[in-house]
Amino acid sequence: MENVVLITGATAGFGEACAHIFAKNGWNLILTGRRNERLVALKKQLIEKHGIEVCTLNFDVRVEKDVIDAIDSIPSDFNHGLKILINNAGLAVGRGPIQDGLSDDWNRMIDTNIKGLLYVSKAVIPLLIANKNGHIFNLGSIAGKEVYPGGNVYCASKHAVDALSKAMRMDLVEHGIKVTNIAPGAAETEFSLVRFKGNEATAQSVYEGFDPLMAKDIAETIYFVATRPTHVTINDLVIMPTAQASATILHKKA
Ligand code: NDP
Ligand code: 8X3
Repeated sequence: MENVVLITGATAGFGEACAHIFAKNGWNLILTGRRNERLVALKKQLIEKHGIEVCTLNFDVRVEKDVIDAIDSIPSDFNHGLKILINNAGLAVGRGPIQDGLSDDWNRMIDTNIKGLLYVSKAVIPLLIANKNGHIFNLGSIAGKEVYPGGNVYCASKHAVDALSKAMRMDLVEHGIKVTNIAPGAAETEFSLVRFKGNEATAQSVYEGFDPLMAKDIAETIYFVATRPTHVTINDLVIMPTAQASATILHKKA
């Protein structure tokens, strides 16, 4: 099997949008996430629509043993064609002053955004090296470039992703593996619903008064970067809604 992409967090948002655009262009997919019913439905839809092959892996990126077992279980024909890893699974939990922060929220962000990304990368990189071909995308954030009030631990976790992207690029250059850090600003997905623990009104208010990025905008960008010639790498991309000038400056209509 040729041209396989592994996408973590494919049950919503950027990951799901990446699954659609890669499938539309004939790529075969390994899709992961915790909500298995969504993975199963997406697999069925993409196979029917695009006639591609799809392997789903249902695991929590925070549990290292489950990550290792899941990657070990990938059928060998998918393994042989694996060229791209999109480290997308991630989240923010809560937003507020550090002195009011909850350690459970901090652990969820650090365990998912940093340790989960590391566990998946460690398990998948040997496959990319063996295939003598590879491209890793890490979903960082504008929160990995700047900090903002109340963003403390989420920003720290995305600064770690930014650092890991640079470090991976150095460690993997001799294997010809590209590493791209993608750093979006405000994008309307399930992100804010998760961050505000299911509070729909608060989540919705984040995107009011301006045109936010949509998941498709990020997926199209990733697909463009993934399809540059072999000798060209785009290392780092900050992608903002036009109405956003920095992490803290958003021009909202009155
Ligand atoms: P969504 O909430 O829409 O999607 C997040 C995805 O991550 C889901 O598929 C979810 O799957 C998966 N995920 C979360 N936790 C885990 C876990 N422990 N194990 C496995 N999968 C997990 O958010 P986005 O699409 O917006 O976010 C994707 C990435 O982009 C994140 O890393 C986020 O930090 C980053 N980002 C988002 C921005 C935004 O404004 N939306 C801007 C900049 C960066 P499931 O729940 O089924 O496990
Ligand atoms: C998500 C964007 O600005 O809410 O990473 O941190 S922001």
